[in-house]
Amino acid sequence: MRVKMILPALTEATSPFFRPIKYSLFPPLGLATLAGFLAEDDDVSIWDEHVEKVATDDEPDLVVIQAYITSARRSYEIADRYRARGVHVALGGLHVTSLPEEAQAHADTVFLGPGEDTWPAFLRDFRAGRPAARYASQHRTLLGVPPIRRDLIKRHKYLVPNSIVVSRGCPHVCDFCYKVAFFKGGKEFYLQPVDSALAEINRLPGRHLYFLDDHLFGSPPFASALFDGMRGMGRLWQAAGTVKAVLEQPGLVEKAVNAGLRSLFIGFETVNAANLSEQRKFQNIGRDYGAAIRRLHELGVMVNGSFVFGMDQDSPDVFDRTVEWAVGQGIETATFHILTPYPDTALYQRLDNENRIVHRDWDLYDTRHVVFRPARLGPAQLEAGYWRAYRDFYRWSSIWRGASTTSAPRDRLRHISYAAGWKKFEPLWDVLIRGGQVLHALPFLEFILEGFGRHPTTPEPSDRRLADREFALQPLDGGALQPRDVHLRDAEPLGNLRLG
Ligand code: B12
Ligand code: SF4
Repeated sequence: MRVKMILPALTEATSPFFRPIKYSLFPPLGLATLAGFLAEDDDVSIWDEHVEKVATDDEPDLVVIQAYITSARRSYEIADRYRARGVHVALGGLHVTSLPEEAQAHADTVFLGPGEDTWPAFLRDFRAGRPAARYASQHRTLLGVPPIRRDLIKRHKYLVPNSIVVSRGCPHVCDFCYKVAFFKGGKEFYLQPVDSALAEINRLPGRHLYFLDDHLFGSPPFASALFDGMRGMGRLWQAAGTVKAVLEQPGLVEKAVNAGLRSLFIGFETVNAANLSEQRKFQNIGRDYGAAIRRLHELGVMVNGSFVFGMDQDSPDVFDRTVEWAVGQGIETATFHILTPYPDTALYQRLDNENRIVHRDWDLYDTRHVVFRPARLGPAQLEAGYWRAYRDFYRWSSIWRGASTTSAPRDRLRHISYAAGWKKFEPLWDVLIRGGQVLHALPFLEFILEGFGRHPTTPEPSDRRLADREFALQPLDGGALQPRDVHLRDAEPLGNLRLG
């Protein structure tokens, strides 16, 4: 069977005027995961429109398309083209799950939720000549999932080809997040057995890893076992964590650091506490953000802080206050977003009920445009403030001031190199990407992450209290550990917008 898998790009990613480094970071893991379920003699290819042109004039037996909200329009366009020639089109992913009726008009089969259960079921039906029009995921497990088909990924086209996901979902329920909508009808947070996660890591060449998990620390027993297993592997890695995980899980961050953690994405979201309860981001309330940052810096971990503008308590001073705070804390990189109500989220429902959604042009639901009526800001003011926040945070003077919060010369240099490397050398990134050479920049990233030399091992306090006190453990089917209750009130991640 000839199967063509496509990750369509949002319009701007294909524009010659938009810096493409952000879109050349991570390969399409979702499709490579699904490809693992195909048979050895199937002829399968994966196409990522963010990094290559995708021809649509061929006639495979099956076309598989993954749609995010920002690429929904393009996904439908490609789907329509293939269907016009009689090719069976399967559409899945986050946006399809949020709006299945909309997607159904452009597909022979739509998939709701994660694909590990529905996709093999569909393949059986398709091969038998009776595919259904819709499959909804219910049975959620990562046990027995075949290895990701990394051989189908064009590694040289990405700066970070070793992205990896060892869990799905998150234990929290923030109003604005895609999570509840995507995982409804089944488990909302589940883990790969530790052994198979370690085996997956072992299969990856080189040193650098980027964990795309929404909340790598979401199950402390799992994270602890994973970090123990990774110790001594010589890896350098980045991930998403939470203020609470940093402050309140004894020994866990030290374990992560000794296993190679060098930069952590943290969803601070807002410096305005009243916003947190409005967005049900309870896990951040009352936490000392500054203490979390200091602790990470002491351990040699850089911080990528994520902030959202436009919540109902935000007034015109929010931009300057946020940037000032972030720079003053010595945060190395920051990601800013305009609050965006993804369909089928609680936030969308609330704004829709209040008649505050102004349009449904999904192309513009990219966290850079205002698509609703903000409470205390004008839409133009919100967009202008968002762009100004980026400019102000990444000014040379801010980078220097942020770096000066540390006294160690090597940490200062690392701060400057990392922040500047990300935002100040866009023409250089363009040249590397267009020349298909972006992977050659990876050793520099590793060198900076490593702090230009070896990193000392950090003492780990005993973490027995952690397991005893907060989490009763039960063996997962495969022998790994899993929290009994997925609604843990522990740390926060932002399962989302890593690099702006
Ligand atoms: C890595 C990542 C990126 C990377 C690369 C994306 C890539 N190559 O896939 C980069 C940096 C480019 C990126 C950019 C953006 N991203 Co992004 N990103 C992610 C992140 C963190 C991980 C994605 C991932 O690899 N997951 C792991 C794999 C295994 O899961 P998966 O891809 O979802 O695939 C599974 C299922 O979806 C399903 N499935 C998917 N397709 C299909 C098809 C079929 C037929 C079937 C059966 C099943 C199926 O099965 C797969 C296996 O379970 C997610 C958060 C998240 N947890 O998903 C956000 C996320 C996808 N991003 C998001 C957004 C908004 C953006 C940006 C607009 C951000 C911005 N401000 O610029 C841009 C533009 C994205 C675009 N191209 O349109 C949102 C999407 C919201 C939505 N409703 O669509 C998310 C969910 C973050 C969030 N919480 O808001 N992103
Ligand atoms: S903590 Fe992050 S991933 Fe979890 S629900 Fe909230 S925003 Fe989503």
